[in-house]
Amino acid sequence: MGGGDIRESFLNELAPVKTIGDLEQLRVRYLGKKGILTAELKKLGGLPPEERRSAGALLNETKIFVEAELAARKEELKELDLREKFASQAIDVTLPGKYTPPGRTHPIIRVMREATSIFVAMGFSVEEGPEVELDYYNFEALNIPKEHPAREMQDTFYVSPDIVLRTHTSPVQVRVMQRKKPPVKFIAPGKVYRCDADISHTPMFHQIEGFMVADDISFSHLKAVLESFLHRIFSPDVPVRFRPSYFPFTEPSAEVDIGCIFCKGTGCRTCKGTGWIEILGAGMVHPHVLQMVGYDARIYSGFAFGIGMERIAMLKYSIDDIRLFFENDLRFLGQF
Ligand code: 2NM
Repeated sequence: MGGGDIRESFLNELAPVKTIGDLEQLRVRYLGKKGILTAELKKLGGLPPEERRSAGALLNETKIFVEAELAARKEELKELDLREKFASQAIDVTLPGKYTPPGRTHPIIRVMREATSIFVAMGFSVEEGPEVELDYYNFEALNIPKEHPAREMQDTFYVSPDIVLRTHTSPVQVRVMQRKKPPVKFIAPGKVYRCDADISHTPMFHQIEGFMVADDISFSHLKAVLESFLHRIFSPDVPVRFRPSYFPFTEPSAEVDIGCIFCKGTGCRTCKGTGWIEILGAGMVHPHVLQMVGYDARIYSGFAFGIGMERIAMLKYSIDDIRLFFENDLRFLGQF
């Protein structure tokens, strides 16, 4: 085959080449060790000298031509490849983004923060403690010995015979008293646990307990603090009343009611016709509780109280089933 024929057949084969892979095959077919051009170049040695010169020049020219064509097509194909890649991987930055709704504060946490800030404004500091608690701090140090009937009042989750999920935040008070001398004045907000579940009870709920011990703290201080709190969290004109009650850790003890905020005291379903709603428990810290942590009960006295946050939230937002707070239905939670 002469140089001109090779050039023509090469161009014919080059025309349909669409990929770098095919192009490489074509290169091998012409320029490889056993390629068409290589074979022709090898044959030159067998030609008579006068023909060798011109045939050699033509073949070399053809070789340079083929190499140049291959290189040019390789660049074209690379460019084409890149353009295809850009097209298939293109990102349309003008498309609308995916909407991620913002999170919001859970109604219980909102009420807890609001209540906390009311007490902080009255000069209470904030203390915390463990939710998995020693039986000693949850019961024993609070004047509730083993076999005391009060232990049956609270359905306790036991982790082991000596360790419980705290049934109230009162163990925080004991821990703080062990650490600090009077005067002390703080609240203990947090999660508490009782084995109980119906429309007004969940196994976990939130509580704020308040605690103040100094010399000469009386029941009137307790009344002032709680009346102020209830007037701020509900309304300045809501009636408040104290009824005698019993807790092992306080003496005297009281339950505190507010005038029903739904019927204004005339009697309805929520207040069971009484016109009053029980809202919290309180009392003067039992001298035995003070003595257990080494406070001198002849010098010091104080009050304590406990408030359930779910109950406050249910009344504030007119919610009749406590379980709504824990179902995480966004249609419910989105309303606060
Ligand atoms: C309540 C009701 C009455 C209370 C008592 C104490 C402590 F540590 F002083 F003994 N802390 N909290 C208390 C008193 C809690 O919750 C309904």
